[in-house]
Amino acid sequence: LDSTTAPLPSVSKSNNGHRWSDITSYATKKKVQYWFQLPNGNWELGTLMSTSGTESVISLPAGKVLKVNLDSLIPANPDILDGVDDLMQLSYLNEPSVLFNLQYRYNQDMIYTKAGPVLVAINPFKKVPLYDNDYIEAYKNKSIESPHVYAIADTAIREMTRDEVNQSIIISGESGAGKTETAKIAMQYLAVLGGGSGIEYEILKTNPILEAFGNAKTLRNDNSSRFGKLIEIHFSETGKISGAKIQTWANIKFGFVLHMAVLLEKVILQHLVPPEWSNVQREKDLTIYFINCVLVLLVLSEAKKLNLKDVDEYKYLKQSNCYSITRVDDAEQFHIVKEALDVVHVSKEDQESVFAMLAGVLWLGNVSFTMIDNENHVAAAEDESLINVAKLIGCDIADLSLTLSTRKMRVGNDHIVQKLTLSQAIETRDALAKSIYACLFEWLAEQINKSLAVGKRLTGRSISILDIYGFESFDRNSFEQFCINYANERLQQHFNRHLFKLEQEEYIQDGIDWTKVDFDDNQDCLHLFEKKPLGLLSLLNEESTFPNGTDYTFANKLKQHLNLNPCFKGEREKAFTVSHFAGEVTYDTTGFLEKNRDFLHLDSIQLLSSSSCQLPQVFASSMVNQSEKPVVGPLHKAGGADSQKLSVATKFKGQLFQLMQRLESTTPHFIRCIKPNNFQSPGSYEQGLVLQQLRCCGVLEVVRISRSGFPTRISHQKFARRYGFLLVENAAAQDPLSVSVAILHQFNILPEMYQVGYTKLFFRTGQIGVLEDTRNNTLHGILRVQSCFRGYRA
Ligand code: AOV
Ligand code: MG
Repeated sequence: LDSTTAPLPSVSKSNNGHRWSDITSYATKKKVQYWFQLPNGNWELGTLMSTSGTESVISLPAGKVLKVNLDSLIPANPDILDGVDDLMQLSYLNEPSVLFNLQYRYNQDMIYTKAGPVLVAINPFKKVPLYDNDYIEAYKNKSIESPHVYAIADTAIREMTRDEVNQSIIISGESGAGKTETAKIAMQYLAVLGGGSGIEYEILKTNPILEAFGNAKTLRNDNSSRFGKLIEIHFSETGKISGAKIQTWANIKFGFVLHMAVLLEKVILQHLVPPEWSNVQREKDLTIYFINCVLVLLVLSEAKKLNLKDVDEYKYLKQSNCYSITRVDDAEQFHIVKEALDVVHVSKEDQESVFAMLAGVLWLGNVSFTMIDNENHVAAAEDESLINVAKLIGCDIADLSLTLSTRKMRVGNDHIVQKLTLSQAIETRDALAKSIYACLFEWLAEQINKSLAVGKRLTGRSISILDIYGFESFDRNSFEQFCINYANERLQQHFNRHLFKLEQEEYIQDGIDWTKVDFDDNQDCLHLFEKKPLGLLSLLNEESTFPNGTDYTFANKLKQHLNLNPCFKGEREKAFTVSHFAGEVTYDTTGFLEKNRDFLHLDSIQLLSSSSCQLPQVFASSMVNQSEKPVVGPLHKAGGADSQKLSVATKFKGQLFQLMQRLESTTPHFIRCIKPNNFQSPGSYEQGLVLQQLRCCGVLEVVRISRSGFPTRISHQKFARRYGFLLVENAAAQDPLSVSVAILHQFNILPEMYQVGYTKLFFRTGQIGVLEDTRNNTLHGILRVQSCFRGYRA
C-alpha cells in the first residue's frame, strides 16, 4: 500500500490542519509562476518574464508570450507542492491553485484530498482500487495516512470512544457527486470495525431497499436519491455495533415523484403550453424522475402474479420514455430487493401488500375521467384501471370513484358535495398516488427501524451518517431548490460555527485575542427565511392558506415586505433573488403555493381508512397524525375541512430543526463530494464546474475562515530553534519565548500580523516568507563555506 501523498517535508500534527510545511514550502519556491485566466475561463500556468508599472510579460506553456495587467495574475505554488494531500499545505491558497491541486490528484486516481478539517471527494465515475480489505486494515492500523473516507470513519470511531461523544459524518454535494456511494463506503468501514453481532449485515442491506424505492434515474444521475437520509449506528461499550436507526426526508425531492407526469398531462390537457413550460426538457431536468426503479422492477418481475400489463401501458412510467436503467439486470435487481426485505424482517405477507400498493399506484395513474356536464365537471371512467385500483387498495369502487371526482365541503354547519373539474380531479388522483407512495416509503423505513433496533431501545454511543442534497442553483429554480437551499444555509451555519469553534478553542487555549478574527456568519440570510411574521417561510405559508392567493400575489407580498432586506431582491414578474452563502439564486415562484400546500383531501384519507387491507389503514392514520388544525383566515373558513396537512415548508422546517438539534450534540466530520463533469464519465475534469461546486459547498469558505485568522502556528521552541541563529545578538542563553520575540523585532514583523500565545506564535498568512528567505540564504552561505572547507581538507 503506497501512500498516495506527494513527497513532502514531514508535517506536524494539529487538529485543524495548519501545518509546518506551510512555512517550509515557501523556501522551495524558485521560479516565479502565476496563474493566468484564459478567455474560456480555464487557468493556465505562466512564468513571469518582466514587469513595468502595472504591466507584466508572462510566457505560457505553448511558447506564447503575453502582455497582461499585473492585477490579473494570481501566484502559483512551487512544483514541490503539486498534489499535496491537504490544501492547507499550499503556500498560496487561491482558486486556481486549489483547482489545479485537486485535478493533479484526480488524474492519478487520488480522489480524496483534505481541505483542513474537511474531506473533499471527487467522483471517479469508475471503479478505483481503494476499498478492499487491505485498505480497511491499513486505516485501522494507521499504517496509511492519505485522505480517505475510511480515515474519516476511523477518526469518528476513535473520537467517539475517546471523548464519549456521539459523532456525525456529514456528506453533501450536488446531484451525482457521489454522496450516497460515499455514505456506503463509510458504512462499510464501520461495519467491518464494529461487526460481529450480525446486525451490521442488516444495516448494509437497508441500502438496496431504500434505493429501490427512493431512487430514480434522472438526467443527472442514473441512481439519484430522491430523499435525504440520516443513519445513526449505535455501538456498545465494547465497540461493537448494537443497532441502528434511519431517518429519511422524502418530502421535498421525493414528494414530487409523479410531479412531472402531472405537469405534462396538464400541458397536454390545456392544449397549449404556457410560456414557462416551453422548455419542458429543462423542467424535467430540474425536478423529475425519469423512472423509479421499483415500479419498473415490479412490472417486469411480478407482472404475471399481479396481473400487470407492459411497462409502457402505465402513464406514470410512460412519461419518461425510458424503461430500463443501463447496467441493471431487472430480475436480478428485484431479487436483491426481496432478499433484503427478508433480511430486515419484512414478512412475505407484508411484502405482498407492498407490491400490491405499488401496483395500485401504477393503475391509479391510468384512471381517466369523462365529462358529465358542460361546466367541465367529470366522473371517473369505470374501466379496468378504476376496478384494479379499488381491488388493490381494498376499497369500494363507488367510493373510489366519488373520492376522485367530488369534494365534501363544510359551509357553516352544513356539508355540501362539490363536483370536480377535470384538472381538479387529476390533481386529486395524483395527490392520492403521491401520498400512497410516500407513506409506503415511510412505512418501509419504520419496518427497517424496528428490525435494526433489535427490539430494544438503542443506547450507547453512536455515529450518524448524513447523506443530504447539497446547494442547488440552476437557470430556473423552483420550490424544491428553495427548500433545499434553505436547508443548506442551516447546515452551512453549523459548519461555520464548528470551524470557528475549533479556531477559537485553540486561540483561547493559548491565551490570544481571538476577537481579531473576522468571521462572516450567514445569520442574515437565515433570518430572511425564518423571521416571523415577515420572513420568506411565514409569508409563503400565509399566502398558501388564502384561497385567493396565487404565485403572483405571493411574489408581490415578498417584494412589499422584504425589499429592504440586504439578502433579498425582488425581480421582474414573479421572481425574487436570495443572496445565499454560496451565491445569489433567483427563484421563480411559479407553482410555489401549489407545491407548498400539497394537501391531500380529507376524502382521500377517509377512503384509505375505509380500506379492507391493513397498509392503507396504517397510511390513513399516519396522515391524520401529521395533521394539525389548519391556520385559516376568515376567508378560508368555508373550505376549512380541506387543508388537514401541515404545509410542506413547515414540515420541512420542523424536520430540519430536529436534524440540526441532533447534529449539534455530535462532533461533526465533513465530506464534500464534487462532480467533475456532467456526463458521468471517468477522466474528465471541468475546471468551471468544479470551481462552482467548491464555492457552493463551502470548501473555499473553510479556507477563507482559516486564512482570516492566524493560520500559521509554531511553538516557541521550534521558532527559536529554526530562526534563533539569525539574531544579531547571541541569544543562546535565553529562553525560547525571549528568543522568539527578539526575532520578531529584528525582522520588523508588524504587531497586527502576529500574536504571541502561551506556547505558540500565531501568524497571519505570508508572514514567514521573509524569515524563510533569510534563513535559506544564510544556510546556503554556510553550506558553501563548509563544502569549500571539505574540499580544502581533501
Ligand atoms: P449522489 O448521491 O451524490 O447523487 P451517487 O452517490 O449516487 O451520487 O453517485 C453517482 C454515481 O457516481 C454512482 O452511481 C457511481 O456510478 C459513481 N460513483 C460515485 N462515487 C464513486 C466512487 N467512490 N467510486 C466509483 N464510482 C463512484 V443524488 O442522490 O442524484 O444527489 O439526488
Ligand atoms: Mg444520492
